[in-house]
Amino acid sequence: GRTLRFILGDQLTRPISSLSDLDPERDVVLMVEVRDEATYVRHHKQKIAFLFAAMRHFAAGLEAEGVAVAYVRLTDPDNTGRFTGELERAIERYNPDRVVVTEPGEWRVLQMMQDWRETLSVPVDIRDDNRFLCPRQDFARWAEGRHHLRMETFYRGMRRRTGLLMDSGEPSSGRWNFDSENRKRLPKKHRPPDRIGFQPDSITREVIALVEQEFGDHFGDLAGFSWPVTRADALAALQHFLVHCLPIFGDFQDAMKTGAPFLYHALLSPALNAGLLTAEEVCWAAERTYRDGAAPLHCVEGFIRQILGWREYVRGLYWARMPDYRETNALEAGRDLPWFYWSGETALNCIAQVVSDTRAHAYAHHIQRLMVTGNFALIAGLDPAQVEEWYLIVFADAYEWVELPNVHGMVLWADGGVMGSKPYAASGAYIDRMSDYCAACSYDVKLKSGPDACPFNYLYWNFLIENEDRLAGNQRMTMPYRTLHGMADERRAEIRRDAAIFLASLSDPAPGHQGVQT
Ligand code: FAD
Ligand code: DLZ
Ligand code: SF4
Repeated sequence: GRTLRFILGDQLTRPISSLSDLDPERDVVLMVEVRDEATYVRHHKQKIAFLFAAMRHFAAGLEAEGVAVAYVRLTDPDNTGRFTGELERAIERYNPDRVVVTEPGEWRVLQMMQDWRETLSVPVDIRDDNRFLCPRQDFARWAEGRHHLRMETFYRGMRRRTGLLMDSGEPSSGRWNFDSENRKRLPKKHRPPDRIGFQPDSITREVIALVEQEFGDHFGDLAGFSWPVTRADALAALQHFLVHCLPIFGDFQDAMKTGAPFLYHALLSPALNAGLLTAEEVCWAAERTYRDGAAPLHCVEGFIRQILGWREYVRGLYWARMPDYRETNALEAGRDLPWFYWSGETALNCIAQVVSDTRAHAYAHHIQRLMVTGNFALIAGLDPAQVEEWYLIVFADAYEWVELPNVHGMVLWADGGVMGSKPYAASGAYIDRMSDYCAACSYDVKLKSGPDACPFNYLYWNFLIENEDRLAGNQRMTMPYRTLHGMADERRAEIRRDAAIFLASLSDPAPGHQGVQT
């Protein structure tokens, strides 16, 4: 009989499990552009354009192989706007014996798939996602009964399991970790390499026009769209990275520069997460660069750690801990997300720069996400749910499986320490050390109090004061709490006062905006 194979927008991988036994003579592959997926959060325009363009190119590739593809466009008159509605329509039209899918990247969609098993007239086969190096079940087994899930332990297991950067059972050159060599400042005149951008072809241009027309009021610009939307282009992006960026990647991994969010970063996360590249091939390609002597170990290890370690780890953690994971709020944070996360209109220059990069590219690199917008959200006590929605919206690589652990766990410590042993709170000094943002800021990063002081400075101490009951007992927080406890009462009062004035100003209604998100 005929099988209907449903491929979601982030499942654009030819060897994916749902296509493994494809019979091109009889089967139909279903792909759907649906309004629900574009608006359940109001994604950045480039994220929608990226996925629709990648979906259309992927469908064209299957058709070129002779596979029958039922492709539903957003503007098709009968489009129901929902995964379930489109699957039901396709079943009526093609009358398959069964439906085959690969498990999705979000809990929300897995619930839908499980409902399909109850409600559809044909059996539904939900297959494991074979694009990850650590199967969900293996992670779940490791995570069982543990409260703390430490990345480093997991990562070493993955190095052993895959043999990446291993020599006769030992880590290459005897060390697992080169983090300490990956924290250099960018020299003032340093010019990062030019990156290859991918000129939109006619298919992508059509999608960009569609997104402008249908989602014109979503956050973000489309003008600079240059993501790779085909596997061939994604492979070219990977190659460019390996040659021009990986040999320096580690050195400046944490550096931030005005108007230059890309630096030596891979820019591969949208392609990886949508399936245009696999984690496995990217890791082995990086390892080959090291074996060939074209990139040093500390850079290659730093890069492989991000994918083999962090990426696999957050995915495992997400599925092992959902749906409860999202509900915790260990620091009881509840302040509304300030308007400037959308507008960028703030005197905090670091935030203004990161929001501006994000609007232009649907991208900011890891340290911008972690130590600027993330750190501010943590020390200002912003509501986890609102912060998580922002991160899910604004980045082209965002899906809940990867966004949620990073934001809820790593940044906000809302999971109470499942992911990180202590909150990553930092004062302005960190941003000043790693970026050129402070020099152009109207606040003074060297001042600790008063209206001209960098707000990160007093918000940091205010955060420690507010969370004293929850954090003072944490071993890794001993140092900062010792300093806090040595402070005079007047100094504490000054911190409280500066913070209260600043935090109150966050809820001032933004001039000219009536709470509409653009
Ligand atoms: P590089 O810095 O060059 O790293 C290479 C690859 O490693 C990335 O492509 C990515 O696949 C992987 N990687 C690196 N760090 C992580 C991490 N912490 N978790 C998972 N994978 C990682 N990444 C997403 O893909 N989607 C998200 O929604 C997302 N949200 C984040 C939110 C916050 C608050 C933080 C701190 C990080 C988030 N990350 C997310 C991780 C990381 O910032 C991005 O993967 C990275 O910036 C992507 O750019 P790149 O390809 O240039 O990465
Ligand atoms: C993010 C997204 C968007 C914007 N649009 C679609 C779409 O129209 N069709 C589709 O199949 N997938 C889309 N996606 C990706 C899905 O949201 C994603 O597959 C789920 O969140 C599961 O990870
Ligand atoms: Fe950000 Fe403070 Fe530096 Fe201004 S001085 S850029 S607010 S860290």
